[in-house]
Amino acid sequence: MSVLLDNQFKELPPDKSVDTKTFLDTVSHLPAFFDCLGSKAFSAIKSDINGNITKIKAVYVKDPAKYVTLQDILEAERAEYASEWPKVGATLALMWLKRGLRFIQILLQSLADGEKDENNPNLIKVNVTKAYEQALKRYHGWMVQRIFSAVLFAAPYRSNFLKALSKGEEVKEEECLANIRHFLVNYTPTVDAIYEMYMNLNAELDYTV
Ligand code: CIS
Repeated sequence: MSVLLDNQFKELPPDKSVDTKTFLDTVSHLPAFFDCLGSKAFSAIKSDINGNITKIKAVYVKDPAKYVTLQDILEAERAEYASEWPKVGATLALMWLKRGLRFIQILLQSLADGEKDENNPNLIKVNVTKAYEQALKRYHGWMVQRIFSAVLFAAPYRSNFLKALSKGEEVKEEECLANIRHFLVNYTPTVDAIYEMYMNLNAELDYTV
């Protein structure tokens, strides 16, 4: 079985609203995956993502009936924080979490599309770099960009990465790629819907860290 298929995202309703509880239940499984990657280099990333999820959850559990969808949270915080918003609360946490989710989406899509460095087919550097450039780089100052370059050296081999996604089992590459494609069917629209929500609510910020 695959880690991805164990934690699949649900199909979105026609209005593309994202149910907060379902979303949190699904993304909560993500951080544990970093432990399978075999390098301590990922622990800062894991804890950043964990922090985002914890922050959104903390808001949700205060009043689940009020925060049924992610948009309910953003709208309530916009009213609550006024001029501080959107650089505050769960709105800020989800703003960053969605970038990490976009990174993962582009990385998995690139692997599923068979993009590789023909001279080093067992490296995922090209896939990781593509994901980084499209999802995160513009939000990182030079220091964090340098940290990324260092973390890139700890990136697992393609075969080990696919094995980790298959919970350590030896699975045929084609089967693993099919699982990735299956996972992306609901994952990609969910990430897209969150991006669209930030755009519609004018909640996106482009400062760098
Ligand atoms: C002098 C020596 C100094 C050494 C210092 C070492 C420190 C290590 C720091 C590592 C950086 C780790 C990445 C974290 C970056 C965060 O700064 C950044 C912004 O965070 C946000 C918080 O989330 O900042 C906000 C304030 O402005 C808030 O605090 C917010 O938290 S809140 O609101 O909840 O309180 N965050 C990011 O940029 C998001 C990074 C997401 C990365 C997702 C990566 C998924 C990886 C999937 C693994 C697949 C294997 C791939 C192989 C290689 C992966 C490369 C990973 C690239 C990530 C780049 C990170 C540099």
